[in-house]
Amino acid sequence: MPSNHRYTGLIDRYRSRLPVSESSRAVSLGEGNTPLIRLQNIPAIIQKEVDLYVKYEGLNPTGSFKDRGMTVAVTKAVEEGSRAILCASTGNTSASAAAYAARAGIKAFVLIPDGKIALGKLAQTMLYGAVIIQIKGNFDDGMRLVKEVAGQAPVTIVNSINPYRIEGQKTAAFEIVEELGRAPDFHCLPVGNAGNITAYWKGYCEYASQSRGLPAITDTRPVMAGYQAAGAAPFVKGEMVDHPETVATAIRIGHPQSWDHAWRAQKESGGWFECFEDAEILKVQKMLAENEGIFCEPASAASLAGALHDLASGKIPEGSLIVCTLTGNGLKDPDTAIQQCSLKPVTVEPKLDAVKRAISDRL
Ligand code: AN7
Repeated sequence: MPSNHRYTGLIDRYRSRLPVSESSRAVSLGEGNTPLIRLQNIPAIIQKEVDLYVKYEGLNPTGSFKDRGMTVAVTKAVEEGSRAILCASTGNTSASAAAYAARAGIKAFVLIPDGKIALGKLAQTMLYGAVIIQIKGNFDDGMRLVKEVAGQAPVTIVNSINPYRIEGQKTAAFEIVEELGRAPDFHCLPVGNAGNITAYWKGYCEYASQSRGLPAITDTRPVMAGYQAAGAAPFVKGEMVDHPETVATAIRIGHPQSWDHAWRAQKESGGWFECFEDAEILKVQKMLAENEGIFCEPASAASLAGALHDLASGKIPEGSLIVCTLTGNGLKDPDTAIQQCSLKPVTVEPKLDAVKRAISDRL
């Protein structure tokens, strides 16, 4: 690498706030610095005066927020001499682990639930060259096995129980505060293992404590609202769920790994957990695509579904500044997207009049 190489990703940007040294060579793919997009049409549709933003994490290098944690976790794994990483995953972690392992020249082993990960995630993980072990069980079975096997094999776990993952993911909160010049009033997130809500809360708290006394950035922190799918909602039920089910396969998780941390974020921020039926989540995914041109995967839409629901009920008051994290790109799960669309492609002969008719019939 040339010594004058340019800024690449979030380790270069936030090195002093991450557990890496000046000399750590970042394993990076240019992650972070994702767009914070203000919704223009949906507030009018719901007839609410709000500042509603989405943090579009689907534009990270492998299409999800996992890359923020993975750049730090893999950088540290390589620094500590590890030759292989291991994770259980509902899809996005496996894609990210596979990519960063490829970048670092080490091996990735991933355990995924057989037949229950979205096609785009499987395609990525395969092409990046990870060893894929399909478990005849769900994510929670895979996670239990990862913990058991890690004690007996020379591999580094890169699930969010690896604290470096949380460290990397907290940088999304830094970016939001820097861009808005303040913390939002409410931050809405989909919750699976609850690593991300843990990471955002850590990021906001660190930012608040570091910026005290400085102008421009206030030391307020947002209320954290976590949203789950009704069939996989341990935080709403208040107990683990043994057979989680949801079309939002990314958050098809019944035994969250960051259970205590997430409850602390909820309590300290004055936040809450809620859940929605799959149909509601998919409706909001489509609404966002059709009205704002933003394509997220189903799990990600849970954050916006939550914000809209809580605005309607008044739990989130009008006039609030709200950020919803869109955790993954819609391209991850083409099957679910296509299934939802009643407007199918029109097939015509390759003739001018046929195309003209197809247009005029539908104007
Ligand atoms: C798109 O990839 O757990 O609450 O193994 O892919 O931090 O678990 C994915 C989780 C939300 C939930 N949105 O985040 C995995 C995995 C998307 C996700 C979550 C995931 P956490």
